[in-house]
Amino acid sequence: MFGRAIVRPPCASFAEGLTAANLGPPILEKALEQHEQYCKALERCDLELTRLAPDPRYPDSTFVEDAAVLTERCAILARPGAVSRQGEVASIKEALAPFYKSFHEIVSPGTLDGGDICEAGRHFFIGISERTNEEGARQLAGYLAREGYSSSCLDIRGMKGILHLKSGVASCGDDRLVAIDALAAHEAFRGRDIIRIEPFENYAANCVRINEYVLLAAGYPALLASLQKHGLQIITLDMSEFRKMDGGLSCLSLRF
Ligand code: CIR
Repeated sequence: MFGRAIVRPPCASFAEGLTAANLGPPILEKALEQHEQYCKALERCDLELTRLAPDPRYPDSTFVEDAAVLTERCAILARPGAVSRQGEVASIKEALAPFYKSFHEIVSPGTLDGGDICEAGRHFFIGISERTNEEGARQLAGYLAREGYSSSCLDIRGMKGILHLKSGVASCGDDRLVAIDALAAHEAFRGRDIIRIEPFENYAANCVRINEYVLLAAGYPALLASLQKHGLQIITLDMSEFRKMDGGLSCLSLRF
């Protein structure tokens, strides 16, 4: 069960963030409204929110998930693979300080984005991507092992259309994963129950299980129907403005 989340609304420089989406510039007002709906959904999932102030020094800072990896026992501060994002970590550390006694830290030459880490119970899947390098993955795996968690790595470099591992796979509880075709048959997922995403719905893979609910991007009826078939309660959210900046639902919060 999760009890809390950290969020940060998009800032005035949001449109200057990194993106390869080619969907045009985001409309800040609309992004703020979508973010507010997202916060309301988290509250409906029974999470108490720490709402950080927008930080225009870091255009991508609304994507708080990338700055840390959280477990029940410890927080691991990430070291984002994009240099323009590395300064985001300091304020996330501060925001987590009241809630965690034990901190670890990914250090140079390791890089790691939280979006590459998919937690599934006591196991963590670690994506090696353009942002998370092998050294970052090695450091994370070591910290996790020390805290009693297992992990495995998947190389997603060269997989078209996914920035982070969690752009293509999500855990929705009970050993069940949602995954795009390119990842569904990966040996790291052997033995798991996989809900496959229709290729035209790939963006919806970045859904988030929170307590009794799954947050899902609006506009993906096939995945909505299969999640409902598995008895999951769904909250759909309009993500259009975050998608323009390569962001998804999981990136907008750190849940713990
Ligand atoms: C970036 O490229 O870093 C941001 N524009 C998007 C980050 C999305 N984060 C995530 O998927 N965890």
